[in-house]
Amino acid sequence: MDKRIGHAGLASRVMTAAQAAELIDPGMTIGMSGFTGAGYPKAVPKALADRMMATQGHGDPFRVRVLTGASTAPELDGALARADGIDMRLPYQSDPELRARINRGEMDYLDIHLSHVAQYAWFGFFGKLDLAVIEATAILPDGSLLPSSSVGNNKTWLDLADKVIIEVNHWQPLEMDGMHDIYYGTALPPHRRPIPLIKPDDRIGEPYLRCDPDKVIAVVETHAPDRNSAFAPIDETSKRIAGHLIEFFRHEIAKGRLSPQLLPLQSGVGNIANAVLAGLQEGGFSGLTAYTEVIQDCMLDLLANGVVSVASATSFSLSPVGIERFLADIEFFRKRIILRTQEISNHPELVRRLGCIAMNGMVEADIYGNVNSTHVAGTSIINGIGGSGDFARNGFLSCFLTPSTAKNGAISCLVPMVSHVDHTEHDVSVLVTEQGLADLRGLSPRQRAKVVIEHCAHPTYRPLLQDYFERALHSSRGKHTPHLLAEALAWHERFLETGDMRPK
Ligand code: 0RQ
Repeated sequence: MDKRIGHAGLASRVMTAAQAAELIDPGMTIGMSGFTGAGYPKAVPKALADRMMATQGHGDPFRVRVLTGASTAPELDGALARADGIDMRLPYQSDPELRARINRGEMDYLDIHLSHVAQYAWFGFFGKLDLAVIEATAILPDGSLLPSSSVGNNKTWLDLADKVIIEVNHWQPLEMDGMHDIYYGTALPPHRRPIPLIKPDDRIGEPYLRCDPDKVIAVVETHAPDRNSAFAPIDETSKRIAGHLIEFFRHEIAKGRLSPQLLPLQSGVGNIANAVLAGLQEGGFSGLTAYTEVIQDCMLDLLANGVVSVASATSFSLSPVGIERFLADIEFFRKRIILRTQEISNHPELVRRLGCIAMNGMVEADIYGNVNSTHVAGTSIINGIGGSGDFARNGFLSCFLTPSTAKNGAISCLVPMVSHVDHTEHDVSVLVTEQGLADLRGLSPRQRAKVVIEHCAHPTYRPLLQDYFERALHSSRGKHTPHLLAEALAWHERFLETGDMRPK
């Protein structure tokens, strides 16, 4: 292995993952690195899970509380969930095993805004942080860390934790040196000062994470890739969604409400977000900027051909092909990508001031524009709110995207009333499906219902929504947001009973 541990004292603390896991006690609260499958520790959580299973075999429960940046990977969330080793997990997750346990009520999950996590930890809202387990690309001679492919909450975990375990991952390219911008100017109220970031490419911090060597109890060396999930090929539905949104941007430019460079783009996770970015590429745009959370494959293309000049984020989320692309041209990308802490990448005040255009996926929206990003039928979580709320409430435009139906048409993603609310009608300006785009700005609830039904609903469900709305207009006691309360969630109930929202 190449020499990546420049600090002599820390070089003497190198051990195996199993030895490091022996230093972790049941009941600990642990802050781990990791954001959308990048930069998470790859060896210690797995070794901890093995240890948990061994002790549980003897009848001793061994669980810890796990705080991260966002979603991680099977080696972390999956392994610990399988070992029944997580007492409480926050924030965003996307692991199937973890999701199943959460939805069976076997563990607690706190789904909170990504921008809130670091400050809540500083406020003491999560109790004491016992340990940080952080992946780094290298340890520098002064003990500071060259971050890896995500920054997330690593600064906060390193600052707050009593003890630290560092995984030095030799797979992470040393050439990332200079891409990170770690801001150390945050403070607690009432001593906070304005954050001096004016443009998406401003650098306001330091390239390395500070780390007190005296707190480091173990260093583990790994050589393992990030999760690097492949993207599905962009399908026709996603293309049509992207097309409607891009046509809307052109309309806004023509109206003089947006410049040809738009405003800093934020795009969420998943294939539709990727399709929208691809659509921008074909749309003849140039000189755009991104102030977002994750760098996906399509963002590399946009940077490479100058459609986007600079992208600020907190993490990568690349496919294996995307990784190769990034590594092949890392010198180029290093000058154009900045990775920040997630309290800065998702900071509500910065999102508001920069005027971000927020584009996020959703599970369902209702006719009045309330959006559910997280739950199936009101009770089962899918992933979590992630950063969508940070950007949706504060963005210049807040766009939510989804196919009009799910599960081969058995579910309408436009419903009379959402079964769970993540983004209220006040935070949503644009809804887009493959059917069309509903511009909700400046409309009252009744006006919104008309455009949502007309522009976004699938033809199968459009008359059903129209019928509900008309009967609600007639019979609802209050006429501001007309509803038939006994019937508002009947579509979800029908789906749970028959597997289909369509009436027989
Ligand atoms: O389930 O895979 O079992 O078929 O939900 O749906 O259409 O594949 O869409 O991958 O874009 O995810 C909202 C989950 C959309 C995502 C969500 C089912 C559907 C499928 C996924 P299957 P698709 P996507 C930045 C911003 C919150 C966090 C966020 C998300 C599965 O965008 O997690 O925005 N957002 N973060 O079949 C029941 C419905 C459904 C439904 C879809 N109405 N009812 N199931 N599905 N609609 C990033 C971060 O913050 C880190």
